[in-house]
Amino acid sequence: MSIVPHPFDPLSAQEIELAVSIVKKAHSDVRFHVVNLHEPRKAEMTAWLANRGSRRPKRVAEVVVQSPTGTVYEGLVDLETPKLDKWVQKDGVQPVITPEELASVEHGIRTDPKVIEQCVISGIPAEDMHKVYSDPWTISYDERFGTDRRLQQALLYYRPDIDNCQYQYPLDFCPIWDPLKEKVIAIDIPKVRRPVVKSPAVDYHHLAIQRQGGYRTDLKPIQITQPQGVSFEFSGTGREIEWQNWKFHIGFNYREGIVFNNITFNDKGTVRPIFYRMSIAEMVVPYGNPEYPHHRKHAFDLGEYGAGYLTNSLSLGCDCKGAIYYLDADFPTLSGQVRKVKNAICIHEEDNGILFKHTDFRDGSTIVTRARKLIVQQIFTAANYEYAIAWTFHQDGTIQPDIKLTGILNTYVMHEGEDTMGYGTEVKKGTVAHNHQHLFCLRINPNLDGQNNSVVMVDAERSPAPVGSPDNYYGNAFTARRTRLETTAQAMTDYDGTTGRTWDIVNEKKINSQSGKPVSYKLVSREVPGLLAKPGSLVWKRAGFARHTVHVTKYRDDQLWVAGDHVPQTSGEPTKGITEWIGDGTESITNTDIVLWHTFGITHFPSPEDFPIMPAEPITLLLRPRHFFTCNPAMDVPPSYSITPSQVAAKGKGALDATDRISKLANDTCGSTCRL
Ligand SMILES: *[C@@H]1O[C@H](CO)[C@@H](O)[C@H](O)[C@H]1NC(C)=O
Ligand SMILES: *[C@@H]1O[C@H](CO)[C@@H](O)[C@H](O)[C@H]1NC(C)=O
Ligand SMILES: *[C@@H]1O[C@H](CO)[C@@H](O)[C@H](O)[C@H]1NC(C)=O
Ligand SMILES: [Cu+2]
Repeated sequence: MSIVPHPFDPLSAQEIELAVSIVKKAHSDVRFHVVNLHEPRKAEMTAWLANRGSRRPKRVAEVVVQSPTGTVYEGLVDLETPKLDKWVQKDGVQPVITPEELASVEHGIRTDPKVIEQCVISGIPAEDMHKVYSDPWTISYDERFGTDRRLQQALLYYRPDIDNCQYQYPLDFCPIWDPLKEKVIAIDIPKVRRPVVKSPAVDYHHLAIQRQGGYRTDLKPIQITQPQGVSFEFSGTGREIEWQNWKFHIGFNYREGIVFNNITFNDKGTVRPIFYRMSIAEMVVPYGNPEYPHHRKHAFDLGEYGAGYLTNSLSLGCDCKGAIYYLDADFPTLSGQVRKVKNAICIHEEDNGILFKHTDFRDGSTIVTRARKLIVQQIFTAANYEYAIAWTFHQDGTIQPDIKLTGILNTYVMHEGEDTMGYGTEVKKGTVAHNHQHLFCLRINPNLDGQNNSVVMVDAERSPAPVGSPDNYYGNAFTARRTRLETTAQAMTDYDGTTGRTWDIVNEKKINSQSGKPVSYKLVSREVPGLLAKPGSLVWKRAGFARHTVHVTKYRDDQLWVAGDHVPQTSGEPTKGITEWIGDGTESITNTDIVLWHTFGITHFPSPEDFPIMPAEPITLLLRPRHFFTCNPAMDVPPSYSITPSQVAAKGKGALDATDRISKLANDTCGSTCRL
């Protein structure tokens, strides 16, 4: 008996196969770029939830295919009938680049006579072509070719030894690849040539480290054990997880990777909805070197390749400790087979230091409670970079998207005595890594105690009353200035570190009984560089979401893809995605179903420490309950140690022996036994 999927579940392998077979009946020769869950329409979902006896939202697959001649079609396959419900030709767009297209470039490059000729000019013997590697990149947008012809750019490297980190030997020219014809159609060759650098290798793999003197020997083991297993539980179809009052559904798709639906918190018996849907919707990595053709380096890793398609199988190393649970992912291949990524998502708990502590200085009576966190993680590799996306849930109602950037810098070759002009850093003699940004876009469709929410921007502000005036006699007064964002235009707001700017998602109809303030979740995000590409630039036009820290739009089914439905080779004219949805900016976004889009990230000026492999750089942000609970919601987490003043008085000084306390804390197996 097959399990009836939850409406939010990703398409199963069988559903993908069914969708493919329905499409193939009518269109046998197409290549499958997308076969993905067409998410349940919210109105249908809500109606079904309100009355489980009513019609369950249909399982529908959305399909994007390309014909051998390059025509793109979008379709919807009703998986229940089953039948093709919608089939439309889309002109002037290119579908997402698939892993197979990425993999096909290298072979084609190595056998192309013109590429071989350029390799020889770069100083690579023609018989060494098997040592030339290609990182296949989106071409971004190249005005010579436009959008109609499907293309990629091949960033080339040399690996004298197969185990070398190739990024230390970049080549100076760039072939343009047509994945449909499977051939090189042009080569961009710089005016000033830069031969391949023949410097001694700096490598990071274990054989190289052993050659360089070996590994550190002073690390003693740390054991992390969960003798009684994990504290979370799955229910339903196996994708709904419950942990420490949290409950949510974990989805996954080719584009965003992990998607959360229906995040709720059980507040002393009342299940309170928090977010209807949450994901990273897009990211862009614009590079800052103006020299042609480096301006084309600004990959949209989600919209152009897909964080799901690029995701690692964590069976090959997730490096989490303790008891780990995994979820797999199924994707279509270009020919319509199913590709399973085993262990695409890993789920585990970690100790998280102190949750809260207080000691009364008078008598030493103390409470200290350790925190635990739940991590739902995926790691994806976008050519040279890896992104570890760890969605972290805390016991106090906080959600913390925690992202680590690691992997390898994208590099380029320098010529003898070349000045980088400030646009990059010589990370190894002769190898430059260009300045760039990593800008992510978090998408939240909130549901704070109900669907109708608003967003308020909060700035810490000095009282305007002058020093010496009756309202601010001593000049120390300050308050939180609250600006309610009324329209989509007004909601285009930017970070301001000087006022500690945050944004509250609020339900104005639900008031906290203690503070008298509306219930809210606060977005606290402090790594928010502005987009450095100028207004009017190609990146600025294509990545409308990156122009501001926060955008708010009214919820609409199908407004998921913030940089447009089909991102490869867009010119940004006309602008797609959020800029299009916002239009003239007059739509009201108060007390209604809204989506908050938050762009955050880092500006990366590389340095030698980032090379040849980068120690992980963390980026973090918080979604914190504010006026949502009536008091600290985590006080019922069992403490490691708690002794009250009356217990101290009864036991006398001996109860407070310091070493005793320390050993008890160190003994973290907390149950009632370790409390006094
Ligand atoms: C969310 O989950 C709760 C159970 O935890 C359920 O009652 C509710 O209907 C779900 N809502 C949505 C929107 O899926
Ligand atoms: C939400 O607000 C809309 C108006 O934007 C209103 O029609 C609807 O009834 C409200 N829903 C709830 C659950 O309050
Ligand atoms: C830790 O706990 C174990 C079992 O409860 C106990 O046997 C041991 O003595 C404790 N160790 C310390 C240092 O308190
Ligand atoms: Cu970087």
